[in-house]
Amino acid sequence: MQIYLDGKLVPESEAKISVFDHGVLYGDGVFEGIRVYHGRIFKLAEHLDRLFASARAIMLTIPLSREELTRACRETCAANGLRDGYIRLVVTRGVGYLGLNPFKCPKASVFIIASTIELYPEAVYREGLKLITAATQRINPAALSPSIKSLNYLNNILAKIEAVNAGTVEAIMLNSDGYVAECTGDNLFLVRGNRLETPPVSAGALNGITRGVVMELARGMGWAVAEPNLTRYDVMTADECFLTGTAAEIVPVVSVDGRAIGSGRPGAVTLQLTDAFRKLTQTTGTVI
Ligand code: PXG
Repeated sequence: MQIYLDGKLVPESEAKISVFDHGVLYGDGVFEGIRVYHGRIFKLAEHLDRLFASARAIMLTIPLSREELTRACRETCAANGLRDGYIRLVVTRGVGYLGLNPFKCPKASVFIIASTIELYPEAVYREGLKLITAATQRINPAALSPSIKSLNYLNNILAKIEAVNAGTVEAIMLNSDGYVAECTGDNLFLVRGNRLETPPVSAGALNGITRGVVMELARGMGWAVAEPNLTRYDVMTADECFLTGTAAEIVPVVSVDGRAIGSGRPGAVTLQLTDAFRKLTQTTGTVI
């Protein structure tokens, strides 16, 4: 596998970063996970928007322009013959000293992996996912904005551990006010009548790219879309529930904390949106 690292494509065995990189020492950096479908990079512009916004929020200067990053992503895919898969684009603070000060790191490091990602098993799309509610709260925006897609995922990893220990793979995370924020690596949607509901970014939801696509598709299909604060009660009483994410796409949820949601089967609206989403992934994107 060829990896893009600071301006060059290098073999995987040579793709190494320093132990003094603050990305390693402090989780000081930002990243994006991007899908490639049919030889096209899906929603690359939106991912770059979010990457640059995350970087700006932590005063990290990305040493490449949007055009250069676009070219680097395409070249990395091409070098690996990747036509369907996953791009991990990472910008770390770069090499510095022991000590937090990010301003002592002269140059950010950029690497790009174009590979495959572990997806949910096919059965999950047919039969639906069982969720739990994690005891670990989504990090408080007053401490660290959940909108920053940073290299520090420990908050989500602690909730993921709870999910796996409970025999499942995803968990709902509530914010410190008790409202639903999102899951550990996916956004959450509810269907109620002919309305889609998803937590607002202000409740601690990542501004998910898939979330945005689904909201747009749903509006185009004639459904109302709203972003109210949602409680566990709202989840328990919804007609349907599903998750969205770059890796997950759209995954039906059939139970939460052992309670069936709606009919306890993947819902009709969820399946219709999944169809529309898959069509879109096959027909749009930045050509490699
Ligand atoms: N919330 C969180 C906390 C995420 O990390 C999403 C929601 C969904 O956003 P997108 O933009 O993907 O629709 C994410 C995205 C991985 C992996 O390696 C994680 C994500 C995406 C792709 C891969 O676990 N999380």
